[in-house]
Amino acid sequence: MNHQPTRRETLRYFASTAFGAFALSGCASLSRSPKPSGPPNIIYIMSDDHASHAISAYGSKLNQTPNLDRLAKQGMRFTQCFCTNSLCGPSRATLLTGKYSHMNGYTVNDRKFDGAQQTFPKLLQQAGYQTAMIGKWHLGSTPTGFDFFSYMPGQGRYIDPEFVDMDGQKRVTKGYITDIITDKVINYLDTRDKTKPFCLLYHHKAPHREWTPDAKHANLYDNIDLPEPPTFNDDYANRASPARSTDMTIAKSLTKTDVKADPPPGLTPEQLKQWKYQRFIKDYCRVIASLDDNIGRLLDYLDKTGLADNTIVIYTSDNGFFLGDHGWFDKRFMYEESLHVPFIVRYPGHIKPSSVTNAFALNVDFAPTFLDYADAPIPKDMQGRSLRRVFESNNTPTDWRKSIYYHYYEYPGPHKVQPHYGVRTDRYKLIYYNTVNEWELFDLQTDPHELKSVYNDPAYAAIRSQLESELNRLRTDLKDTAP
Ligand SMILES: [Ca+2]
Repeated sequence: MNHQPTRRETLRYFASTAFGAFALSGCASLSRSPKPSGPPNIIYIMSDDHASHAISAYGSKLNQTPNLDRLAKQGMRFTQCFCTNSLCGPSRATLLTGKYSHMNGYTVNDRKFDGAQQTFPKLLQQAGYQTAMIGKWHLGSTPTGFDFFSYMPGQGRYIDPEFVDMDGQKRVTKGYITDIITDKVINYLDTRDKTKPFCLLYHHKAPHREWTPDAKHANLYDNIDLPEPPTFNDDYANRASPARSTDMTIAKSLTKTDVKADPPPGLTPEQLKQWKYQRFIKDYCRVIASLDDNIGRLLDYLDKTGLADNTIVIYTSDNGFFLGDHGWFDKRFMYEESLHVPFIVRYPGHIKPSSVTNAFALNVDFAPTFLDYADAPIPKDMQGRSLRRVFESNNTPTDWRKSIYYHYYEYPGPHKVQPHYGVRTDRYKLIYYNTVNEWELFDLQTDPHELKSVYNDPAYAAIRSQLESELNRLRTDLKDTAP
């Protein structure tokens, strides 16, 4: 399953598709100017905790994100991109290594990432790229494999953040973090070695807790209420016990730092929960408004400098997020809102504008994808596969994966979500909570909100058995031997 297509196979596949034939025959309507030759630049934009259902290109009912929509309009949007362990640090370690948490050693937050191991930035350097990382790092150790970095220690602060620079010194920059990270990115692009292709990781803190907006967006949504999600009052019946025992509810787990005010007196518990949700979700969307503005600023810069033509631009998030869904904030669970990540990619002349794919993509795929585009060998021990064939065709390749594996470890952590692992197909999801020995099975077609486990329903016995086999197969293939 880890067969990586050669360049020739990729080209053959590309040519066999209607779009490919069209593109290879001249690509007239996609070209704006003669294409620069040589490997593409790569700008990988990753935010922190940005759920795809807070992006208008993904049908958000909450907010507008015109610049992310612009990227989607110029490129391809993935509807089924997933993280493999929905947590900040583990997701970043997976990005760098192309490996699941159990293989790269970074299973839970607040460890030190082993930067001596193989990572894609090091391999890109060997392939002649210059590499840079700007913004949130959150891996405990000093970045390796980068020709340039400037990162915030730990989580970073929204206001007047501190950065660690190449000389190891910490420096405070006055201002708002999302603006500052983007300033640093543009400064890097201006001053980089222009004789080499580059790969830039542009990593935002936004919209991570505690969702502090900038002054420009602080009053957005002041006079309206944002809608509550359909599962806002989930009672966690008909499921395994872990959903009932978390510490991440809107009703009880949001702190005064999160909601930034005292509630009005005399509210009923139901009204208090609604008040807290409005405080949280408005700040979350305000922080995203600044994020979207700044991504627009970068896209404008790429247009103005002509870099847009030979640069792959990706937007994604390290993990999904519950936006009041199931009565929660935060992530961790294998449930849809946390498992899904946005993934939008633009590469003019190579990826069809306004295209949408339902192919399953995983964050283990990102490293192999970058290496594929750099024409660098993809190491056999990377566990993902290059997405290039998906990017450059209109159809999911026939040999593409039909299921995905997920494994979450951190407990109790700040939110008391029990460890679990599982498998998801296009229609079903099987989850095993290994520490409490409980299972859940969801039929996403009849129960898209995952409110009723059918694990013990005799009607699903055959499906359950198939999914158990598939889960075992994935665990064996991926060498996950944890209990
Ligand atoms: Ca995160």
